[in-house]
Amino acid sequence: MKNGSMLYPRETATRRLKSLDGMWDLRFDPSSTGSSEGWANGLDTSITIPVPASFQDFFTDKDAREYCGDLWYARDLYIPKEYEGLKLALRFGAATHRAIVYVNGQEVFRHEGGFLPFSCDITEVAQCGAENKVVVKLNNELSETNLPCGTVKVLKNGKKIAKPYFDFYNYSGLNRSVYLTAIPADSVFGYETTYAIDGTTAQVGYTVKTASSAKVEVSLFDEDGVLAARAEGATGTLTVEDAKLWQVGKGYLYKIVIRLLDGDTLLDEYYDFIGIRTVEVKGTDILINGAPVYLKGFGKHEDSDIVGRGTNIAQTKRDFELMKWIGANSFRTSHYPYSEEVYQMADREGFLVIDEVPAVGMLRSIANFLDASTGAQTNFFSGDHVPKLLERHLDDIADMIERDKNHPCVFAWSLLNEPETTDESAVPYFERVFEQAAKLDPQKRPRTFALVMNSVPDKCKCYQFSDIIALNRYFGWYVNGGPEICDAKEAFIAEMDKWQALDLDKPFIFTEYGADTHPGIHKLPSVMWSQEYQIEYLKMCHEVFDSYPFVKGEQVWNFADFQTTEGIMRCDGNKKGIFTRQRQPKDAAFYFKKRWDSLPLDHKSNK
Ligand code: CKX
Repeated sequence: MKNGSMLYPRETATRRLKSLDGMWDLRFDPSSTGSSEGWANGLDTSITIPVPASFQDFFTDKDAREYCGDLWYARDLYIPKEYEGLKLALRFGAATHRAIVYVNGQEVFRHEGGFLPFSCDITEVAQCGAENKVVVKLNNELSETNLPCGTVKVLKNGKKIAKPYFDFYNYSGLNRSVYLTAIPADSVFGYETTYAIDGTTAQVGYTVKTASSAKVEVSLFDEDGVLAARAEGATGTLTVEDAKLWQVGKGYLYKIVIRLLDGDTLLDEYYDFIGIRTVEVKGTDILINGAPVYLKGFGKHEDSDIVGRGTNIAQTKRDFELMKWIGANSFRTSHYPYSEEVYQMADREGFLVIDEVPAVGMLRSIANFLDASTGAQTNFFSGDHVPKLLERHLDDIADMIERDKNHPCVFAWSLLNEPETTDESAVPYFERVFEQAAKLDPQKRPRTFALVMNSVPDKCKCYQFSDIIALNRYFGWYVNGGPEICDAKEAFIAEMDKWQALDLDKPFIFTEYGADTHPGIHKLPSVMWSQEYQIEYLKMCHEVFDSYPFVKGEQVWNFADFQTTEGIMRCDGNKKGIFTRQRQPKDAAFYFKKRWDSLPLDHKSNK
């Protein structure tokens, strides 16, 4: 894998880890002269910046907040003498959107894409027992050949600004943790598991990828630390008697310990946590461990005050507490793979996650939310940018699956959000994208993509690729809002009747529906943007969902208010949150709690 091992960095008997989180130097490079001026050797600057975090919301001047172009991060790194002889690498959880990494002035790695990790080998250039200089040249420009898609506008004063084709702020920087990892040359590179459950016995199939021909030993321990199964060999099966299954709302985890041995000598050891469970789509049912589930939850964002899209485990903890309180059981990582810590929490708490690759903005429009709902046609999937974009997309799918394939919480892959599907040119593109996920996922999870408003039965050329049909629908908001809500309901039912007539025998879920709501506005009778209208709108949607037996889930847009690009349609961000950006409930949260507490897990099942 060209981005190095995707394993989550851990310290074990054989592995060492040093966090590089903290304050880094930062320098903007608007004229892109940093490389020729030797910034790769270090930055002459007085600006410092915390990592992990997006750089934007620390600053009080607009030029810094809206900065678009090259920007450099640097810090010193002391590498202990004891690390000598180990394979040294820098591991970035994410660098948004593209990065060139230098160590002691030498380029060691280039990476495209801002939401997935990469590890760069620095063994040859690093000095142990000495101070080293780590420099990262980032670039946060958007384009049509990288994910997510967008463009850059150059203002009359020469400054560049990001113009996303998507509806979230272009938060960038070193958004996730950075580590120095020191591991043995003979080491575990990756692993994967599959599950078959027969009565109380589970067969856990595994494959371990190593950079060594040493003996592989795999052990599984239950939550009490008791050995549940052990096997030898790079590929094999662990038989677990009285297996405790990972369940929705009850995430039982086994610790998997992988050891590489030369005789009795331990060469490498890695551990992780897995959950024994099966996932299947059968007819219109989504089955976990053979039992039908109805999804209740959210489309989310990684978005918080001050740190932007930076990893914020404190806020993530609050999010999980709120999701449990409200009776949710699932969420989608809209519109990009989240920090690894989010999936670890979902594994523990028993949440079902639809893991989404950052393929968003695949409609050439900077007001996509309006254009997409009203049927704009931009022929996005024909044009010279497509081959390069597809290559990036396939790479990101590969990296996302490699990183997340062992999380029990991940039950489905979302391969695109709201792409333009109304033109035949989308079809061969979708074919490649869906093939890629099927080929790489050892657990063959269901694949889906979120269909935008104008991807309707008689216009959409691509819904047949999805194992689960996921609809983003805004009847009563972007179309027929306010007093026209009765027409919205009629139009919604008319579309659902068309889907029903196709008799696809697949589950449908709503991955988005929502109404912008200002927490300070109360109105009787309701008007759009008021707390009352949000509830009125949601009730209408739920009446529609409840009348179609093949609808097997509802993930409202959005869990919380989030930041977007400025514009006349956005009031300091998108306000469709059921919670505010500060994670306090709007009135709709209490409405949802009542509804979701009353819906059983197997709501509308065919069993
Ligand atoms: N869906 C009609 C994608 C999300 C947006 C959401 C919205 C749109 C709606 C498209 O990223 O935030 O406009 O609220």
